[in-house]
Amino acid sequence: MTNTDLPSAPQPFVTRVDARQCEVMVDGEIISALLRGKLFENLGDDKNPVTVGDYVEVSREGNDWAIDRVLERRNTFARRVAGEESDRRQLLAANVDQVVIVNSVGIPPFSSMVADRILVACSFANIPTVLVLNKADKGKRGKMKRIVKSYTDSGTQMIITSAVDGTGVEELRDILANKTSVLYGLSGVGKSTLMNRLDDRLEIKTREVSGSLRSGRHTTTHSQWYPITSGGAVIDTPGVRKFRPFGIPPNDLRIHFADLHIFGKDCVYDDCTHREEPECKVLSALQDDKIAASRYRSYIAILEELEEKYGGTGRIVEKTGPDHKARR
Ligand SMILES: Nc1nc2c(ncn2[C@@H]2O[C@H](COP(=O)(O)OP(=O)(O)OP(=O)(O)O)[C@@H](O)[C@H]2O)c(=O)[nH]1
Ligand SMILES: [Mg+2]
Ligand SMILES: [Zn+2]
Repeated sequence: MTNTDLPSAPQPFVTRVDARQCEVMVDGEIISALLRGKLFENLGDDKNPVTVGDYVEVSREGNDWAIDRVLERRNTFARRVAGEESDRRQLLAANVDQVVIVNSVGIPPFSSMVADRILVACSFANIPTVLVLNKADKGKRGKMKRIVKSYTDSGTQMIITSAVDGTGVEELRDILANKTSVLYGLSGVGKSTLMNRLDDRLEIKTREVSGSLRSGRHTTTHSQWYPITSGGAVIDTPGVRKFRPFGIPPNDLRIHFADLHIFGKDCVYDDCTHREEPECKVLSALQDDKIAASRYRSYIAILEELEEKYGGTGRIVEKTGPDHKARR
């Protein structure tokens, strides 16, 4: 990569984070910088003080650079810290225009549960999303059609790609142009291969998936920002194992499932959780095949997880007779 490829940002920003060391773009050059100890004070709910995409203030002593301060973020793409009982937030990227959720329709198989969890977190963070179905060369047509259909009512933008035969790569390039995007998804779905296909100068390391485990090998181990030739930049990330949304009040979850909410807003109870309440419009839409069963399953699984973490939704379970609409 030559310096002329790098956009001149008015403010230094973080392009890579490893443990205590970061890379920062300063005046068109990438430098290594340490994190000042004070950044680890007053972290609040956050596990990490700095993430890729953060605008920062830096200082220099001789050849040593340090990050002194993180500037206010426009948005944060985050999840609940994995494998921990406490409820902390892990920042995955900041100040991004969109999250591109990369899925495979080959091996590893498509996981609606993982895609839905990431979609919900982005909706909560108010970050636009695109759902990519990669490995189309290995996907079965019928299966791909079913997946697309299950998302059309939620308004999710979808594209079908193959990093091997080039299907959809131009469309993806257009979607990424002049924006800062995060590629995110399970290990082995082809995030880094798609990046290399978009720009063959990148030469990011990729590795074949494990056939027996039907999963990736966690080849990418850190998040990194790359400028792309169509303008804009893409952040390649390590494959996710388990994604749990952070901080969503259980009561609010339903508004982040747009396809369920189309029906749910007409439920008898304003705070209907769409589980067993009488006259629930989501349950009847589900029965009439107007909502994808996989989407409903994701909603329930995430709702239960959020309730366990943040307390119940205080839902009303008894039907109170003819005047129950008065609760509205
Ligand atoms: N058949 C097929 N294979 C693909 C496609 N895209 C990627 N692969 C292969 O899938 C394997 C995993 O690709 P990677 O790009 O390393 O996957 P990743 O999502 O970056 O994985 P992590 O870095 O572990 O998160 C490699 O062997 C790629 O060649 C595709 O569209 N079709
Ligand atoms: Mg990778
Ligand atoms: Zn309902």
